[in-house]
Amino acid sequence: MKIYWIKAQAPRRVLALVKYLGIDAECIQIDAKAGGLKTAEYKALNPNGKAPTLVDGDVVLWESSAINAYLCIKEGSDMWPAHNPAEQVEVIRWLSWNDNHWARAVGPFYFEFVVKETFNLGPPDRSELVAAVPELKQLAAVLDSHLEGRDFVACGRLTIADFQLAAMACDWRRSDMPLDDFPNVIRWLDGLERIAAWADPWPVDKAGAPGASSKHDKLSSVA
Ligand SMILES: N[C@@H](CCC(=O)N[C@@H](CS)C(=O)NCC(=O)O)C(=O)O
Repeated sequence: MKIYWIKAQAPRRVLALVKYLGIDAECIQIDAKAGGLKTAEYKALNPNGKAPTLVDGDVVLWESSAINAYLCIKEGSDMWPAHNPAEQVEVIRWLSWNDNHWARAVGPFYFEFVVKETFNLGPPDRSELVAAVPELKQLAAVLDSHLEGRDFVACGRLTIADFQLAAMACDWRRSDMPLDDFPNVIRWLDGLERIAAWADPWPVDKAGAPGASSKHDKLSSVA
């Protein structure tokens, strides 16, 4: 099994799951700055020219949530509740809420502070974020209220929905996201950081250098 990745939030969801479940996958880092996502060879796998992409025999899959569901089914993990339709509906609700609302609200903050630094796009421009504050606060209130008395967003346990929703929000302190008034969101995000595979999902090559193409080490989870 091969997983193509770059150091960014969507691949992070998949790499964290790979590490958490101890999946034996070849994780291949693409050099996005050198145009590696836009080559004909890569776009034959993922016509969007984005990461992550999974190749498992004849299966070629893109979209992190679909890849994560696939990996859970293959590994027999209930982080995607393959055998429980009611729980599937619950997880899909949060995946959908993330992709349609939450990710769009946290995205501008993540872009200004994390993406710009990663890709050398210049310093963050806080003026770009002023208009984004009300929507983020409105959605954070929804999530905060849902997380009252809960440690995870769905099914009373860690699921792929947590990795989906936390992928950008985990950088909230670094990104100036106005989440201070949402203690349940902060508690949930801090709780995820105590999962080793989530806190550091990035593959390491045999020489110990981060980011090189590598056979992923099997790692135990702490949750
Ligand atoms: N919805 C997709 C998002 C894929 C995506 O946008 N990946 C970004 C990194 S987070 C990417 O490859 N960006 C590089 C580019 O667009 O050139 C998923 O969940 O997999």
